[in-house]
Amino acid sequence: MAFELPQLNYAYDALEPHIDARTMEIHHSKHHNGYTNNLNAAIAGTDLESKSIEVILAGLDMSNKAVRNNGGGFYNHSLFWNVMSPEEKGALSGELKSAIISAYGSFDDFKTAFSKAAATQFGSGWAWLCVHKGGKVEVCSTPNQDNPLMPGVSCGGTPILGLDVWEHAYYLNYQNRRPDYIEAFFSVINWAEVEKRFSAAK
Ligand code: MN3
Repeated sequence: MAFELPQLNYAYDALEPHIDARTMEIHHSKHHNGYTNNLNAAIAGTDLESKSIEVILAGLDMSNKAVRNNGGGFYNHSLFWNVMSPEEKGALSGELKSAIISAYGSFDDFKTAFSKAAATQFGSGWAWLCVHKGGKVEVCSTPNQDNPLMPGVSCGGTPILGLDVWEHAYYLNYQNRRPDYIEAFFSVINWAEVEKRFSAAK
């Protein structure tokens, strides 16, 4: 069964002014669609065809560049769209808030750590908030389309929040100002969704 490009839960212009409609449209309909099609081509006729994307990534042969890049790209963007929302999705609360404060001291210190991971990822990649079994959370970053589900990659654990820092994610609106884009991302985080993912994975 082939993977399908997921639909967004909101319109391309819904995240403006933080993320512009043109960037969203190209990012979803061109970039994410490309990863999806290339992933399907890479697994066609192999035993990976019948597996979930999580199982494919967790058992990945890291030398398989086609599945690594396109499977990562498919999964990472699917998560990315879902952890953003145009509506106010509540402040961070509950057990996730406690876990973040336990790991980083305060929300502001977590935000600083996450922003630094995103800003200092050299070239293309992602910043992540991950949860380990037992509920400990950790910030890290990965190059290209790698992600923490893959064997031996970065902090491990289950990613529950991810930020795409490839230039295609922000260049039209922010040009080289990646830190401004990172700051804007914090205005559109869907904390209700992140908490849901935290509860499911901890
Ligand atoms: Mn991208």
